[in-house]
Amino acid sequence: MNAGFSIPNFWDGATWRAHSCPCGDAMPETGWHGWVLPGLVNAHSHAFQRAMAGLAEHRIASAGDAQDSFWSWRETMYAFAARLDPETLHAVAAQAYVEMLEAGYTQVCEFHYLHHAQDGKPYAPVTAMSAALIAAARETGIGLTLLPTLYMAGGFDRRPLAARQQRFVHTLDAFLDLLTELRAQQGPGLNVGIALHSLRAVPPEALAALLESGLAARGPLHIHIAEQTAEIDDCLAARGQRPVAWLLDHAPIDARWCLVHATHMDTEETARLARSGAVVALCPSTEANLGDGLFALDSYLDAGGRIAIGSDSNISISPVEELRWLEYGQRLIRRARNLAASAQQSHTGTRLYALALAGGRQAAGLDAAPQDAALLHLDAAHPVLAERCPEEVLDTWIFAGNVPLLRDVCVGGRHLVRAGHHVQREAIARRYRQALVRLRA
Ligand code: NGQ
Ligand code: ZN
Repeated sequence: MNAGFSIPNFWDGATWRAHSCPCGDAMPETGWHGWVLPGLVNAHSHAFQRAMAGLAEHRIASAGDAQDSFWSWRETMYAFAARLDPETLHAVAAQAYVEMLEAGYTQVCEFHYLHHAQDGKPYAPVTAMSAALIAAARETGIGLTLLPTLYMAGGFDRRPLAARQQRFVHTLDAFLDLLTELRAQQGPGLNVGIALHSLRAVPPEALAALLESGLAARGPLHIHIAEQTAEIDDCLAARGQRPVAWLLDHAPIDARWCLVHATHMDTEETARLARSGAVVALCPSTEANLGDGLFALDSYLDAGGRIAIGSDSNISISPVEELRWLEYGQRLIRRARNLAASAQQSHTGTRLYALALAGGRQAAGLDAAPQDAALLHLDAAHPVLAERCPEEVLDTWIFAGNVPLLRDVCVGGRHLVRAGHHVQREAIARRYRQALVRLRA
């Protein structure tokens, strides 16, 4: 396993008190009587979509039409995206990041493609929307891996972009300029990688030119891939190969890369990708919500594949739910249990956590060992955690933790969540509600 995390890195309250938290706030008087573990990475988020969570859960296809689908959801999402500006994006992202921290994500990979103004013209400065995300991360204290996203085409057939996609588009040169500007802002709490929206949206020659540009020498490099069967069909028709196979043959896929979803792979693609050293970002709550399909988890893990988890559309913000449904999807389809467990780690929750931690850190461009003081403190006094040994704590949190067991979160020396609440929860929620008034007007 590629994990920099194992049970000894997971401390009980007594051991924890022997460590000092960089925030200097170990609260010895009340005692962090509980379990302390490294914070998780949310490897895939579109923060703005948090504000439309729940607004696409009604049927829009009329009788006789095709059913509601990923593609009809996308129309609803585009209509919502069309309304955002830097100010509302900042308010929505900050709310999403507060919820992420309260749920146990201490770092987020933001797959950011909503670059331009409503009319498709660049903002002045061109980084205005990126700056809104950076400000939201700084304000809330979550670590940010910003992934400015290249989006150039409307499909494999290079159909022109729809009016609603004009906010996403760059020429390669303009994109490289944006990337250069954002990279100059990197520092503690901000890492800047690259995303390619999808094989649909980035023509082969642009992919090749980007990879040759030098700016891609350093990762992380993320791409949406093989999420819907229509993409498999279109890729086969246009390029004669399935998407993951095509990517493996046309780009040097290695540990810099994070393939988001990779839902639909054949056995050869699964084995090749597992060997590549890349991470797959799995987003089970969104993949279920959008009707994507189920990832072949056990064969991929058996082949040594690396995984991370992501909240993607932010229909749900909960690493516990992502990890639980990652396993439950497999149980339902295989009619068996503990499918993510292994010979070395028989505890399913513990193994899932360790995998998601190591893969998430890789996808976020962080060092393997979680030494950066992004820590979670679980409430050992809660009855749900009574009489649990360390391995059982994670199994219990992931499979039985529907109540808030997370009490404290510290990131980079800031004590951000206390007694389950982010320190700025109220102010950020108030501004979010005001933004929603404008977004839904
Ligand atoms: C996105 N989301 O970019 O937000 C996409 C939908 C697309 C997911 N794939 C748009 N979950 O794929 O074209
Ligand atoms: Zn996505």
